[in-house]
Amino acid sequence: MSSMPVMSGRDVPERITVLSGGVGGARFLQGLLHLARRTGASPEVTVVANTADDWWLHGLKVCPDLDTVMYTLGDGIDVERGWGRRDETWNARDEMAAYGVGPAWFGLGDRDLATHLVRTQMLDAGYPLSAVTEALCRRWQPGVRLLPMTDDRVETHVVIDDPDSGERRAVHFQEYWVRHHAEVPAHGVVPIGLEDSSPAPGVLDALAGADVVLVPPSNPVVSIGTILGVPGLREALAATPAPVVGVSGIIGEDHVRGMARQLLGVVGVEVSAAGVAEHYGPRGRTGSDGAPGVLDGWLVDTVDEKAVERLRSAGIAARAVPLWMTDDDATADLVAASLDLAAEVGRR
Ligand code: FO1
Repeated sequence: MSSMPVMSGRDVPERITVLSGGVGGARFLQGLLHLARRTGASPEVTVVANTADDWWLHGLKVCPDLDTVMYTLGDGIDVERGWGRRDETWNARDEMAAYGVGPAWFGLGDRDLATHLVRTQMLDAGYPLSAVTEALCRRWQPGVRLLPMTDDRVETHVVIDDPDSGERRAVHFQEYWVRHHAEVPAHGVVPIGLEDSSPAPGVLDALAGADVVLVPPSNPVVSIGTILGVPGLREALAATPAPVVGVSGIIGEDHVRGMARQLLGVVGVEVSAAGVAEHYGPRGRTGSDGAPGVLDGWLVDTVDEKAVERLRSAGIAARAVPLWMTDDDATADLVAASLDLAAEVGRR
């Protein structure tokens, strides 16, 4: 048995707010719900999800991070991909390709298409993304309240050296990641519309009214970093009475999956568990980009034990625990460790 504190139901806080990107955040949330079942607790969990990966494709609004959380917690996800629907078919995409209409490199599955059709139909009818997400979740029953970070349009673009033309240009994040696998030189991350966006209904209350706020190992640049960039959001995190505890997505000198290593390099943040925590910044001080710090606590993997002392002197309580989310029990242990650290810093 791992050395993790096994929480009893009374130790799991009542109101838990979780910021989330895509796969890493969804896996972490699965562990949180597993911990609740394991301890007989019934916390009220609110998820504030990144929406800047969203992409208008064939006139449809695709929301990867919202859908990954919704499908994962609603048990409709394709588990090994971590995105899209299980038992998927690709007829519509193949028919589009037969017409010579791409992009062939982006997998829009037939079942997944229904989600984008319903979402786009509701958006066209005038419903905000938050209301659309609530409606879609009535089918999937994810067991959490799923909120987009904003109802406004925000899209992350990445400035790359185009491998075909050699010219420098901005492409949508999906093209950088799915077409180019983040393997082309990148020179900038541009969250278009972010500075004009505002928190979606319920987001600020979910931060102010939480007993604990958790920051899972989602991408610190294009997921968590983007959420923190919604005007008013960092200030709400800096001001909440709830302890804010995060989990490193960097183990050793590399990300667990995705493209955090590449993007941290682009924005000039050290690719390490300590570097990411210092980038978010300790509460009461400023982070590496001069914005108000948001963290009270940070979990690093056991291989990064040396980061604990460095973070403590930076004003962030840290612990080294196993971070690999290999199965629901391992992830539940990780969540228990984050809640335990939150309880410790919350008493300060
Ligand atoms: N990721 C891929 O690596 N390849 C794909 O073809 C792909 C299609 C796709 C379709 C819908 C959707 O919601 C997500 C999809 N993703 C795909 C994942 C997506 O790029 C990432 O999940 C997020 O943008 C990053 O978290």
